[in-house]
Amino acid sequence: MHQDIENTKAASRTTGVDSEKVRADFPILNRVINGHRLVYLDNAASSQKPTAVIDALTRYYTHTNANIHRGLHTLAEEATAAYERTREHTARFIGGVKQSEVIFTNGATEAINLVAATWGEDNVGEGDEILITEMEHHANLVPWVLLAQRKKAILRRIPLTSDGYLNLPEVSRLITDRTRLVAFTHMSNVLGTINPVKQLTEQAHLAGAAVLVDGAQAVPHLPVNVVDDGVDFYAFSSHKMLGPTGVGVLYGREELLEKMRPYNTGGEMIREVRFDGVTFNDLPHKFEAGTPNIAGVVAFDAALTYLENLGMESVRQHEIELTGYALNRLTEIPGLEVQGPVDPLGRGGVISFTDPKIHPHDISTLLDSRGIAIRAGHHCAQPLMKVMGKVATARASLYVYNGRDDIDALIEALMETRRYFGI
Ligand code: 7TS
Repeated sequence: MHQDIENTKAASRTTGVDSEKVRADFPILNRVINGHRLVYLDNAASSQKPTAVIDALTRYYTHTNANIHRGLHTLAEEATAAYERTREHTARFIGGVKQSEVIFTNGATEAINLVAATWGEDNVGEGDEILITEMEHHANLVPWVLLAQRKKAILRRIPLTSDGYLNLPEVSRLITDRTRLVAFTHMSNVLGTINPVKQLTEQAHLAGAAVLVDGAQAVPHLPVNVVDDGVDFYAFSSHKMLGPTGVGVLYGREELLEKMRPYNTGGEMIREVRFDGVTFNDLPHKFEAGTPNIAGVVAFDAALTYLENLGMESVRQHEIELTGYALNRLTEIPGLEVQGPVDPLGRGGVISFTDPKIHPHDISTLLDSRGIAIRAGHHCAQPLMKVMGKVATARASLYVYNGRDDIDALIEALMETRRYFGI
């Protein structure tokens, strides 16, 4: 028995993170789903929350709740200080940017839409070009498709190689003197591919184009330094990195943000309002109209602290090891096709796969009957599915509380699924 416990522990530990220990901080992972221990492998959609984050939300509503930036009473001042502390923490977390460069939104999607509706509206004109990639999530695709339509601009895309990387030699041909923006994902939510942000940014800047990076899948899993990478805009979501839903971040270089028109208008984003005109507030408040998700932002601070305590280098190391283990074990299943790079160093722990004989939705449903949560579908990346020649994939995505035992449970259940279908 003792030996068994020791084996389980060893099975969940990598040199990066002791996932067994981490698991104890996530109460939801004690749930039993359909008679089985919950094995949560849908982290690319949304991560689970540690007690520290859940407690921070409760504490905020129990002790502090008030509106921010306007009250002169104690609660309002405490709430404002807590909200602004998270801004300061976020600024440090992504490489030490200015607090004025961190704008809270309701998610990565809104952060990207903000840039399209403000910077995009004023800087992209007829005949200009926007360069994206074939591996974009709809959040970093639809705003540019629509902007291009509105402006009669041209949307170009960086193609993929057969092994799931961006075809980088093509980039120098695709960036032209008409390119106004290069917008790409830091990590693919389907293939797991990690893109070379610094290299692409340098190429874009040489041609005078701005750069927006969709970091929704990267910030939760890798050390990210937007200053070092030199990007102009960087978007991500709290809920994929242990924090609450309804909170996102847009980092923007101050010089650009200063020149941009506001996105939403109303309270908080103004300095002076007259019946015949308006002057806008300073950054970052110019972009935060109305009452934001104060509780969510305040509790996001606890998520940042949790990840910092683990160490983002360790989080990355854990996922390299666990992804390598998962990719290896998936080869045991006959006929299974795994998408994306085979080298764990070139990718994150988002693993899409298809079985030629079983629909991804059936795989997902049967895995759920064994307590295993994955996602099946097009993962909000329909153009990528077309490039891949698939209608849908099954996708297991890893995080800090996943261990080898979770991968073993996945493999065993996939074997069982094949037996169920008589394959
Ligand atoms: N960008 C990428 C790369 C994403 O993976 C997602 C969400 C978003 C943007 C949008 O983030 P949101 O927080 O604004 O919704 N991705 C997924 C997914 O892969 N499965 O569910 C949501």
